[in-house]
Amino acid sequence: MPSRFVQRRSPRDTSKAVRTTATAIPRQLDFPRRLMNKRSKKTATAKHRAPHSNPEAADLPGLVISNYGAALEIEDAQGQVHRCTTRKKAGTPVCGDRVRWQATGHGDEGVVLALEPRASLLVRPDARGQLKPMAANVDQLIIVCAPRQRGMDEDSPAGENDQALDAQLLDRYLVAAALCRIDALILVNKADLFSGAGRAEAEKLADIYRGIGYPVLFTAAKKHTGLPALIEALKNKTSIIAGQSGVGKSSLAKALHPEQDIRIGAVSTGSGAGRHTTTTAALYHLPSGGALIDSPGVRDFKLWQVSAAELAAGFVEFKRYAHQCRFNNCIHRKEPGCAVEEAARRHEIQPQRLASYRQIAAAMEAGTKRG
Ligand SMILES: Nc1nc2c(ncn2[C@@H]2O[C@H](COP(=O)(O)OP(=O)(O)OP(=O)(O)O)[C@@H](O)[C@H]2O)c(=O)[nH]1
Ligand SMILES: [Mg+2]
Ligand SMILES: [Zn+2]
Repeated sequence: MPSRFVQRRSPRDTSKAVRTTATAIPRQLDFPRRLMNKRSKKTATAKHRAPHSNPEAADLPGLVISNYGAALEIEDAQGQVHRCTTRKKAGTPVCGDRVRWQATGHGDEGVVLALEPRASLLVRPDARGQLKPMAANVDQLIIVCAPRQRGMDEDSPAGENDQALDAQLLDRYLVAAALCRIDALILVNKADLFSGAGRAEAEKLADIYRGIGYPVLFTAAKKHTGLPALIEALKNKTSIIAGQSGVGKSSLAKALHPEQDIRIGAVSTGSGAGRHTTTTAALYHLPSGGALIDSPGVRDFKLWQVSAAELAAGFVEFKRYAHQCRFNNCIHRKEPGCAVEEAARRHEIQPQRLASYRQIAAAMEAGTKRG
């Protein structure tokens, strides 16, 4: 940890903290930067050309519109799609990456030679906790959630006890977006499945997140309702839709782009959880403007290991109060004189957000001790 971040003062010292506000999130971008720079420093010049590339062929700009392991689909400047392999030196291109590529002369096949610098990179940990790039150059993360379904009949209304939103899962996604410096939008899909009480509950939660500054939209992809506001929110940017399997991410993509061949799954497991219909991220240019990346669903979204300070920085509404905490390295867990806790007591910060932060922090700490 950088020394500037542990200017611990004694509990008896009540003088004002000397803060270095610019370092409030010191290592915040460490991991994406590392991955963001994990690309070929070499440009696609003849000198660095891969052995199988064609020295006669021109290097062309391209956009990765899907990646399945090493197999990429690259869209050229004319909108034509080429199936490409990647030269090792080009790093790991993912959906949304800008690349230099070359035709191999076999049909519409090609080879990616180099990765252009990334403006942003969304990452997620794999099963072993290793950070994997998910999508590049994304402006906005659309976190999709839906009322949980019970049993086989997905058209039956959700019961009164069905949680509209898993708020803590939402918080983990919001932290991930903040750490990757990507805007976030919360989308509650399958709004047609709400019972009256469930809808009221969801609206209440939506207001909490709107109060923090996150846009929250309600849609029913299957019924094509709530789409105009989403279309508006997608214009002129690249967005990625993420969320648990079966919440309707692909259905949303399909509703926004009916011409496109997008696979939609059926929720038929007893748990009501989806079955991972989408297996690889894919980028679609929307007729209404903007690009949308459909991503494979997850069973559970876990954050990667970050420091408590980084985690706290992902709870953006804490920031206003954090500099008033008695200790300038306060992590708002149980320190005396914690201004974040006081704000939560006054309901200026939603107590459930502080509780959520503390639970995630505790889980992370337990993970560190174990591992
Ligand atoms: N009732 C209702 N069902 C929906 C809605 N949107 C999607 N569904 C259904 O939910 C199921 C899963 O939809 P998908 O779009 O494949 O879900 P997904 O999030 O892409 O799932 P993965 O690709 O596995 O991550 C399908 O049976 C859809 O018809 C909706 O607004 N209302
Ligand atoms: Mg899908
Ligand atoms: Zn504090």
